[in-house]
Amino acid sequence: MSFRTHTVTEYVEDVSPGSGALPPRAWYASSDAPSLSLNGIWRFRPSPTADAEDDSFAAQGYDAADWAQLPVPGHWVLQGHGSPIYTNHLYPFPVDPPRVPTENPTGDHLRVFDLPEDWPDLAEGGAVLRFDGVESCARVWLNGADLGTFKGSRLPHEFAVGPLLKPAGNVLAVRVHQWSAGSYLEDQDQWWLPGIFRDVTLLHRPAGAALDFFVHASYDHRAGTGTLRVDSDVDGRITVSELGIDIATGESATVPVEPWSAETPRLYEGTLATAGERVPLRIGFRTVELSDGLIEVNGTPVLFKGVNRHEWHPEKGRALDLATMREDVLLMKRHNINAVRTSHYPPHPAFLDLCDEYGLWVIDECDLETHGFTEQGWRDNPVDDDRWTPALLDRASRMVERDKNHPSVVVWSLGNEAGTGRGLTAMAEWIKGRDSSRLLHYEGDPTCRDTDMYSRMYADHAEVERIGRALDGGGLKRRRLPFILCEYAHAMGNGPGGLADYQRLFETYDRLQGAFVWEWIDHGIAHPELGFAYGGDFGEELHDGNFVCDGLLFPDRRPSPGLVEYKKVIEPVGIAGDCGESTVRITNKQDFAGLSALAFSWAYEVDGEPVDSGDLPVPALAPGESAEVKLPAPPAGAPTGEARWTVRAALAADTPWAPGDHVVAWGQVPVSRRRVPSVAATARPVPGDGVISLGPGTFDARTGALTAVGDVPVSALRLDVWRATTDNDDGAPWQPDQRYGLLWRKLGLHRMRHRLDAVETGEHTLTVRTRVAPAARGLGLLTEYRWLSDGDRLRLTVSTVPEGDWTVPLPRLGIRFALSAADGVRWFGGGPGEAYPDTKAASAIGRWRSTVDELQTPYVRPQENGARGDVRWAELGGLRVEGDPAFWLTARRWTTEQLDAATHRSDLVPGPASGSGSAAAVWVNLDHGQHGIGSQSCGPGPLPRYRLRVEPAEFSFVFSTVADPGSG
Ligand code: IPT
Repeated sequence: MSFRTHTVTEYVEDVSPGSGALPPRAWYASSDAPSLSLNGIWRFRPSPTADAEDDSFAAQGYDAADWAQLPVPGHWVLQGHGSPIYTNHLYPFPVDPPRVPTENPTGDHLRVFDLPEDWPDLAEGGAVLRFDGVESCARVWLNGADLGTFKGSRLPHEFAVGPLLKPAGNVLAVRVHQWSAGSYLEDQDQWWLPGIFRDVTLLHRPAGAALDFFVHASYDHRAGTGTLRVDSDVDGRITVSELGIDIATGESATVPVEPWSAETPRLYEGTLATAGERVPLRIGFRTVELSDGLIEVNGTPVLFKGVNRHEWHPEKGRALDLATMREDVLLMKRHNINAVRTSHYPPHPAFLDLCDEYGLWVIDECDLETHGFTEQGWRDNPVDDDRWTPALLDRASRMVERDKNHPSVVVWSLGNEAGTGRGLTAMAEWIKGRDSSRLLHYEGDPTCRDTDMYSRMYADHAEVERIGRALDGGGLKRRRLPFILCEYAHAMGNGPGGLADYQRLFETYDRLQGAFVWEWIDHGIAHPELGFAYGGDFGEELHDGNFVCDGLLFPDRRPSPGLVEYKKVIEPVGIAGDCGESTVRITNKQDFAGLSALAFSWAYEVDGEPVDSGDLPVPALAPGESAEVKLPAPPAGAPTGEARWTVRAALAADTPWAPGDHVVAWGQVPVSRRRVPSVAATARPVPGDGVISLGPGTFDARTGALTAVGDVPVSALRLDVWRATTDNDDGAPWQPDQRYGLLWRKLGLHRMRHRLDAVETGEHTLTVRTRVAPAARGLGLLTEYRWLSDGDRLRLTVSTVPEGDWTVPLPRLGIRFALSAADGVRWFGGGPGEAYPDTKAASAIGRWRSTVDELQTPYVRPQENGARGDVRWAELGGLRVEGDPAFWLTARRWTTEQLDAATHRSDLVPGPASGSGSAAAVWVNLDHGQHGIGSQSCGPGPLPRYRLRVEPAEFSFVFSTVADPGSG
């Protein structure tokens, strides 16, 4: 005999979206109908399975005094109950849809509330209880009445509760299950975080209240007019006083308007007045079309300079407050970003209000991903199984109905990484039928059956260029579509590299309409011991490590160098010129706006020091236009040296997103080239007691090792080729290309041995010959250090000649040494931030100062970081170094080996240099070359021109002593 236990929790594993909820509708805040936020401290009882407890807690009078207290919104696993799990695409439970594990963490939530004194008479109208987001499945009771169940974590669900309400002592009970059939549809690459993580609100619905309405506000760019029509479930009037509009719902009015765009987010305040309430409208007039194979808004093709935004806060997970959402929008605007893909679910609705207001193009993506089915060749994929289609349609409609009145939303996306199937087509058809005014996106179907654009992820530069030239394959339908990269430039750890090279392609080929960096923010979790935690730090049996930290922002929203680079690469104004020219080429790279919001200025700098500056008059340029703008005559009496113009475009006045001097774009035009340092070989090597002196240099007579420059002790100076591999060096397991991080380590480049062949003194030189090579291999680098001096300065020339069969590039090529102390750092060269060969667009040539600590970029998983490029000279720890040619400068309080071994920031502790006997030491790398960064943690590696090829090389540094600049 066999039996199956039938429990009251069957809804958990039911493929249906739930039961009892109201049909979806637009999300809005009434002007006059009151609402009551039920956010706050709730009572909470966790249990290990869906049915461990009975549901008697939902009854009135239940005593929950011994339950825990829990802030709502939140995720209980970040609030002291259980722990989070991170997987990229693997389901953290057996794949047997729609079944979920018996171990199904379940949280009973209880909240007792009174209605405010001024709450309308309960007999008048009704009330709706709204949940804006609950992961992943909930059952709801009010005052003991079973309201229903729902799934669809990042979508709103409303229940009619009017007749159930009492003036006081209302008992709201919510049972939330971590796993449900819905989890199969929510396999996004992120932490699994159960809980009521968005607002819970009680909304009064007066008699005659508005229900659902759809604002249609189009723009005719030929006529310069906007047409407004608001379709409403409940009849009423629409007024827009600024436009003199006063029409009935369902009627349309056409009037001259200023259109809405991400660059010019013009909103008109309006009102929908029904018999029972007034609803504020924010209307943006714009028309989105596919025209001649291009995405056009208001008759103009647009270029997306986008990011993929997951909702993230290092303490609160996906429970974001308004201030955090605003911070995201402000940071995007200040970094020239004009588009957001809401990967991979509709965001908190307030975020879209901000996008309307500040101006961002939005691809609103449905809460759908079934990526884990790829592990079984997509067998049983819910999007190709009709039983799941109602759930898919429910998700599509909840997104579209909620967000349809946002001008910022220009594209609907079906979801992410869900393979292909009839369910997706059903969603697409439903969306098109409901809203023909927007375009449709889905990346997972290469035939583009249901979509208005060809979209890809992580395609390399060469393929993107082929697509730009329409030389890609694909069916006829796809060939005629515009192209976007919905994900590219994987911003994991140090990187992404190659952004400028992509942007050049996007700006060259019309068909390429832009791209969205993966991704906006690292999902690190604030952790008392580790700094920020990532996958595996909570003992997960299955996890994907720090693949969850791949954003342009650190978890605490500090911009990483990748964001600074992106800002430069996507500048709305191009500023460029060739060495020695008297003009600078200014290009308006915007799609809609002129340059009137910007003020241009010039600065004339010699050896990085500003000599003079002034305003630069720039003619009005329409989008796409450029002009050669005359620069002033170089200031009379300027010192000689390496001169350049720096031209900046700053906001002419305060905007809602940045103050009036915020620099949006800049460019440098060299005037004269740098003179490289020359040192006359006049000093002679002088042997002493176990030492050799040469000018200010002191060397160990036996080993030839430098021990001091003047009175500055220097130790362990030698050739260095190793860097603590970046996430992009290491690459991802599925990468078809060479993963150099692994190959380098296999070769042993992290454990090079230095064989001393000779220490030779000549009349004016000290020469040390070595061979640098890893154990077990026949290859190596013959390395010669040649020293000379003019008595004050000491010049080192390093030459390397590769021997043997090198099949990989080098991580870096330069020297490293230790100083017993250093704090402040000054340099003339690229700055102020980090740069590598394919991430140095944002590095401006100038005079910079910093400290050793501030030179570090705190990647969540420590790795190579902090190099400054094109350095002519640098001063630190009492030493001055000039490069011939310019070099890469890195200084840190730990060795590369320590950095390489660290897994979290907290592993990095300043340590003494071996044998230095001093408490703290600073390790300095002066590099002739660095290997590029690329994006291979998910995408392509560095372009061939950024690889550090193994070939004979020679480079010099001139050392002298200088007053220590102290602490910056
Ligand atoms: C792609 C996903 O769409 C995204 O969610 C994220 O996981 C990203 O990769 C990597 O961080 S999936 C693609 C690599 C197959």
